[in-house]
Amino acid sequence: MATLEDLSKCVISGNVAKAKKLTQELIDAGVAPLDIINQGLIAGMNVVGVRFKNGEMFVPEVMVAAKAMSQGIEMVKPLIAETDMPSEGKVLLGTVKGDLHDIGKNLVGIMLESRGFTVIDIGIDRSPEDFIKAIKEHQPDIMGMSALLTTTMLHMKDTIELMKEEGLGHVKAIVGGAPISQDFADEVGADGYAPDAASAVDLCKSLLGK
Ligand code: B12
Repeated sequence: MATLEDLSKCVISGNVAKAKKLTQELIDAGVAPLDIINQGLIAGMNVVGVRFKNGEMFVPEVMVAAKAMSQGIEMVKPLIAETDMPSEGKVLLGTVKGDLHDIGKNLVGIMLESRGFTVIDIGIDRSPEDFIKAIKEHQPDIMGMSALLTTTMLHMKDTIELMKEEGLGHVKAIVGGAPISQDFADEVGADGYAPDAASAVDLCKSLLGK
């Protein structure tokens, strides 16, 4: 019979078809849905996160591993009552206005989801007004902006200022992307900055006191 460890190895190696097959076998064998998620799918993705951070795995491999994990989760999700699925917190993510880069943002979202956060992704080319509208609608704990262009990173400041004007200062604002630094984050009044997806998870946890 398939084990949770087999499933976790499948996620690490990015074998999507086998991950789905093993997930189904574990469901059929009556393994608890949350164990399949935490000890199988997410356990594998946690290893991927560490290897990515250490430069032992690269973006395409992380993307396939994430696909294996998320397809497995989709299969198990209907078996879990929403209230039983613990969430570390809600993070809203988007790429700023004029910027179409989303690979890094998507990785941040994947890593956060794999560590138990609920992620709302509002996509690319999002204006300060788009962020505000989405924050009001989804009420996240944290709002994260991504920018890859030196020209578009300036929109981060506008969004943070508009958040304050709209009385949304209680939502933590974090920023990231290749041209962003801690100095820039401080300058635009962000609550935090992280240089990569794995550190973004640590940042979100610490901002929420976890
Ligand atoms: C792929 C890519 C593209 C793709 C984007 C595809 C996509 N779906 O994203 C395409 C081809 C569309 C593209 C277009 C352009 N690009 Co481009 N692109 C890149 C490239 C090669 C890789 C970016 C990437 O995905 N990196 C991999 C990810 C994993 O890394 P990352 O994004 O940095 O994200 C990590 C961290 O930064 C962090 N992070 C990211 N977001 C966030 C958010 C938060 C909240 C946190 C905490 C952390 C965090 O975590 C991530 C994971 O570890 C870079 C070069 C580079 N080395 O960065 C150029 C680059 C960013 N592009 C550049 C340019 C100039 C352009 C174009 C203007 C080119 C053109 N003349 O048309 C257009 C602009 C389009 C637009 N309006 O956005 C320049 C930017 C120069 C500058 N300083 O402004 C770069 C640096 C290339 C260069 N050396 O000239 N590009």
